[in-house]
Amino acid sequence: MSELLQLSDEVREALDAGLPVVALETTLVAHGFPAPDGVEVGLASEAAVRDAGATPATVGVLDGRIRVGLSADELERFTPDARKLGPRDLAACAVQGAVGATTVGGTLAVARAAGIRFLATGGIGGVHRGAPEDVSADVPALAATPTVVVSSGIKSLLDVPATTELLETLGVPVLGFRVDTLPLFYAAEGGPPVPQRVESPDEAARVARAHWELGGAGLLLASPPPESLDAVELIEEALVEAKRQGVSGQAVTPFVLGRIHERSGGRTRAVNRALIVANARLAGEVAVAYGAL
Ligand code: PSU
Ligand code: MN
Repeated sequence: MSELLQLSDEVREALDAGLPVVALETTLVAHGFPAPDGVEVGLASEAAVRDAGATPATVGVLDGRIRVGLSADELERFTPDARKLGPRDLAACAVQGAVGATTVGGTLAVARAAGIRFLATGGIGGVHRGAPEDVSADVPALAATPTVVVSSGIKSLLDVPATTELLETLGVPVLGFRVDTLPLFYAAEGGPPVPQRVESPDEAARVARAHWELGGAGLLLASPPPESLDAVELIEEALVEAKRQGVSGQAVTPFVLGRIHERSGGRTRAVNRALIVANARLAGEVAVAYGAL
C-alpha cells in the first residue's frame, strides 16, 4: 500500500500528529470548470481549509501513484483530458500511469485508505434524472466511508428526491447546516426537508463522532451556497441537449456543468466557485472542532 499511496510530507505529519485534515477532490479541478479556472478553484479551496486551521489534502493520481496532498504545479496537471476516477477506476489509472482526477467517490476511497475523515466538494453525485440505473458511485462510497462530506447538497441536475431516498436507505445522515431544507447546489431554497439540522461546526462534529461510535460511516453536511441562483431552466435545457447529443454516463455531469456555465454567461460558474470554497472552509472548521472534542 505504501508504494501505491503517497502522502505529501505536510499531510503525513498532520495525520501523524492527529491534526485536522480535509480531503479535496480533483474532478472539479479537471472537469468541473472550463480550464484553467479549475486550478484556481482548487487553490482557493486549499487556502480556505488552511484559513480554518486545517491541512488540505488534495487527491489525484499522477505518475503511477495515488497522491494525497499536491503542490500547485502538480494541480496544474489536472487538465480536461485527465481521466475521471470513481472508486473502481483508481487501480487501473495508477498501474497505467495516467493522470486521474478523483470524484467524491474516488476521493472517499483514498481518504479511507489514508485515514482522513473530512472532505469538501460542491455537490455530490446521485441518481441521474431519467436514468435511474445511473447512480453516482459517490453515494455508496459515502455510505461505506466514515467521513463527513460537506457539500451544497446533491447536484440539482440529478434526481434529488430519489437520491435523498437512497441516502436514507443506506443509513447516511443528512445534516442541514443552519437550514431546514436541502440546498439545491446553486440554489439555497426549494429542496426537500433535511432530516436533521445543526447550528455549528461543533455540533456537526459531535454528531459525526456519535455516529462513528455507533459504527456508522459517512455523513452528508449540507450547506447552502453563499449566493443563491435559480438555474432550474438552464439545467433542464442542458439535460435535453445532453440527451439529444447522446451524452451519457460519466460524461453527463461535466457536459451539463459546462453548458450551463456557458449559457448563464458565467453566473453559475461564479456561484459554483463560491460554494465550493465556502464548503472547503466549513469542512476545515468541522475538522478543527472534531479535533477539539
Ligand atoms: N461538485 C461540483 N462540480 C463537480 C463535482 C462536484 O461543484 O464537477 C464532481 C464531483 O467530483 C462528483 C462528480 O463526485 O461531480 C459526480 O459525477 P457523477 O454524477 O458522474 O458521478
Ligand atoms: Mn454516473
